[in-house]
Amino acid sequence: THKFWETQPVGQFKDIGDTTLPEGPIEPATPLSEVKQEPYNLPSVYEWTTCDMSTDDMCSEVYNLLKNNYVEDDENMFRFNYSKEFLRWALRPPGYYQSWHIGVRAKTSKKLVAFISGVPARIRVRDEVVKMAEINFLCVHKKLRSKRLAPVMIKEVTRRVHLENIWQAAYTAGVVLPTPITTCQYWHRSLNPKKLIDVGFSRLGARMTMSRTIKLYKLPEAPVTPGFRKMELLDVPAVTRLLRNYLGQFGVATDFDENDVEHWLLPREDVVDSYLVESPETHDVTDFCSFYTLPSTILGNPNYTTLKAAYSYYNVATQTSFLQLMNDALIVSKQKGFDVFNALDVMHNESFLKELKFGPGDGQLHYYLYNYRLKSALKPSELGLVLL
Ligand code: NHW
Ligand code: EN5
Repeated sequence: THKFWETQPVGQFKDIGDTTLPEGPIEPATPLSEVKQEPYNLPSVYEWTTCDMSTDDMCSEVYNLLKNNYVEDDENMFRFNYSKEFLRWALRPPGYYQSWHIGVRAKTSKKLVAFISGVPARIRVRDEVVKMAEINFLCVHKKLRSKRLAPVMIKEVTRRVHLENIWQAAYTAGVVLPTPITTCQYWHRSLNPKKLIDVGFSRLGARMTMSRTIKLYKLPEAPVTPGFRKMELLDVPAVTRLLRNYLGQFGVATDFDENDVEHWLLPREDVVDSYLVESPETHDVTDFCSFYTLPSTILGNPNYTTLKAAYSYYNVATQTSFLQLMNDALIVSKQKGFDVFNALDVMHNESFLKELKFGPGDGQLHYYLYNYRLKSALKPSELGLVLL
């Protein structure tokens, strides 16, 4: 039933619960000379293209493919609309490889019809830091679905990752594949309940009026924590220390160094926002929160075209309560014009979701590792990794 995935070095459903299998790589690395030197064959009407995301033209081509063909919710009401600036940020972190930004074109029209990407990352699994590729933005044009293009694209990105002597990968998906290391729930906090209801993102609760609903989700005008401010370049060392110390407790987590923190967490307008608490007394950085900007296109609504969503990224609370810290994140995201604040039940997020009036969504997110077996699945709260 998974003709492709059954052939790949991933945990298989039949092996769940088999405690005799060791934790770690499923197959060993091979000498680079044994990695296939030529690209995999595509159906003859298509050709591979490597996407130079530093050019506006290429960025626009990828943007438009995803804008029209990427992930939708299960009722096809919303589609992710990652911005060009976001894609550039997501695909060009420290040490990125252009060869991992892979497009497929129709030979005659030269139209971009499919895409897959990887970026390098260090991910710690238990006590081991493993060099991996984070695979994202797999997309095949709607008119070319179910032709088994995705397996060829996955094999090609795998080959190009191997050529850089990297043998593991991490990825997430809304669909169940062999086999999740954990399954997370999406939670949503209404910031603009009237619009969310109007566009069908949420519903008026039982025995609720619109005005009671608006009041329920009202937030203060400004953050309440003394010393709460935007992160700046000078904060990179302190934020890195805070984050590394926090992420150390999770079974699987990102291993961020200062370069990574500068790239992934320094604020970029309409891409990523980060705030911290600087103690007014000691000037220590004691708490941190961040979220990224990912709007969705609202499909077929006459009054609205875009849903502005903030997605919780990495958060650390040591002196401020998690509740107050994340309430301040909600306040600044409301001030910035977001309609909804989304979060997964990863890390310690469960500690604030219900009290801050998040509700569970209809979507789940499954996390996967390629060529790395875990002895058993994790709880979402044991995961310290957020992919875009
Ligand atoms: S998840 C978002 C994926 N994209 C979308 O959902 C966009 C809308 N959908 C599409 O564009 C984030 C197509 O439906 C896609 C499939 C392209 C999804 N992951 O070509 P066929 C990511 O980007 C398997 C993995 O006929 P299609 C993460 C499916 O199970 N596999 O289908 C990406 C089946 O295999 P099976 C997926 O609908 C991680 C086969 O594809 C999948 O025309 C990639 C069918 O192919 C998914 N999301 O195209 C893996 N969706 O064995 C990275 C379907 O069941 C692995 N499939 O027969 C690591 C690589 C690097 C290793 C380095 C060492
Ligand atoms: C990751 N890099 O299904 C790529 N989103 O709940 C792959 N639902 O927005 C990710 N269906 O529940 C793929 N509103 C997985 C995600 C795909 C997108 C997706 C879900 C996540 C979502 C919304 C809208 C549903 C519309 C109809 C939803 C309810 C909100 C409500 C607010 C008030 C309190 C209760 C909940």
